Amino acid sequence: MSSNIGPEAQAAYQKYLDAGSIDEKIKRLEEFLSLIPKHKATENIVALNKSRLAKLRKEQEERRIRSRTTSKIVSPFSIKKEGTQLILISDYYVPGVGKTSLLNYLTHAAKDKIGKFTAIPEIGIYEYDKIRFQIVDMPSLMEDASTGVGNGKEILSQLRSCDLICICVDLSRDYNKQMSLILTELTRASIRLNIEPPPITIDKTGANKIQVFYLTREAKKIPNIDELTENIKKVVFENGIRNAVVKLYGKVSISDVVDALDPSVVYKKAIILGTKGDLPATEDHFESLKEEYSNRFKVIIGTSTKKKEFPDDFGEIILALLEKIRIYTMHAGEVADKPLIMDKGVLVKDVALKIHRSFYDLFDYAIVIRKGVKQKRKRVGLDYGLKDNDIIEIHII
Ligand SMILES: Nc1nc2c(ncn2[C@@H]2O[C@H](COP(=O)(O)OP(=O)(O)O)[C@@H](O)[C@H]2O)c(=O)[nH]1
Ligand SMILES: [Mg+2]
Repeated sequence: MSSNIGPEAQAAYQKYLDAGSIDEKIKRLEEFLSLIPKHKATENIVALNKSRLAKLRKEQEERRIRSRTTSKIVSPFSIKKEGTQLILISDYYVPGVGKTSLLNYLTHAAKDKIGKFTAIPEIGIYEYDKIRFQIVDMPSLMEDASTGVGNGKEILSQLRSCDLICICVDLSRDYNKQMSLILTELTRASIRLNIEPPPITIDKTGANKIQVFYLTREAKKIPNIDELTENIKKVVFENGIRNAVVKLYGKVSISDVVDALDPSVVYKKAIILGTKGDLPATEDHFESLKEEYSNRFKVIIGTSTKKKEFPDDFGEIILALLEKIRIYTMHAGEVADKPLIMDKGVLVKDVALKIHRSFYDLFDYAIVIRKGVKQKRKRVGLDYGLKDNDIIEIHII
């Protein structure tokens, strides 16, 4: 063990080594990691042990699943996704941050739950331009939610499958405290916000060795490549992988490799909704909040449900952030009322497959109507790229 880490951390490490159960090991390793000073000289030790921790957590989760009885009871936290799903979260505080007020403002649901503590999620549908967004108002996250406090595990696990996390922050209180609690719990639950997955692939191979390749100019420029290669090999080995090809396609750090090895890591888009913008001093707080977090959050919105201050084009903001477009299908000249919500850059074939496999299998041609200065009507094939608000009629043979 390196001498860079101090006696307290060394003692904690010994306790980790002595720990008997998985739960105990996880606790001790977390303790150890929290005691290591974070700087360049300890970066590799931290990465290696985070990787161990991820493996232990995976094992713990697998055991939990195995030991679960086959009861048919559906958890109230398990929410069936309907369309694009937005989840409102906040820290726990009395009085509340204003999540339920926002839910009610947007969807008219749960009016009687405003100002009350709710232990289970509330759900509503926000309609914008005939698009339905499902809004889930989650119970607040308590400190140590990621370890299970206050149904934290159930709440955080729902966040893993949503389309957008809306972090609600009470602008009349210390926003840094709220942000830091939420960001800490999300990080611990392996939820990464507003970043792309690191440009790494790790494939198991037949050869009995771990090989690391730097495949782009950017990857080749990483400083101390030899050291990084050695550390990648250690971390991969630590995950129980003995034979693998690791390919790097860009600038990558050792902690990115740890994330890439951890199947529980998810990458989510998130926005910040400041609440209670009508209360004193909230304007100043909102300006500072924006200043501090705008590099990590593209969308930060100040609101007041009391004064009905909320962007009218919230749906538009979400679609743009999630890089989604509207496609209207047409049948016998009649345009559908509700659009399909598709990823930016979709092709005609994606729409055909989305409607029904047979539209793809039996595809003949499609008519696309694009509104603009001059309306264009075009006959196109499967590989034609579609744009927001396009109307499409698929003809089959
Ligand atoms: N002044 C002000 N109070 C608000 C606003 N939104 C919510 N509140 C109040 O804050 C308290 C908590 O609201 P609630 O929506 O239940 O918060 P939750 O616990 O996060 O769901 C209630 O007393 C609300 O009336 C707002 O925009 N302005
Ligand atoms: Mg509430």
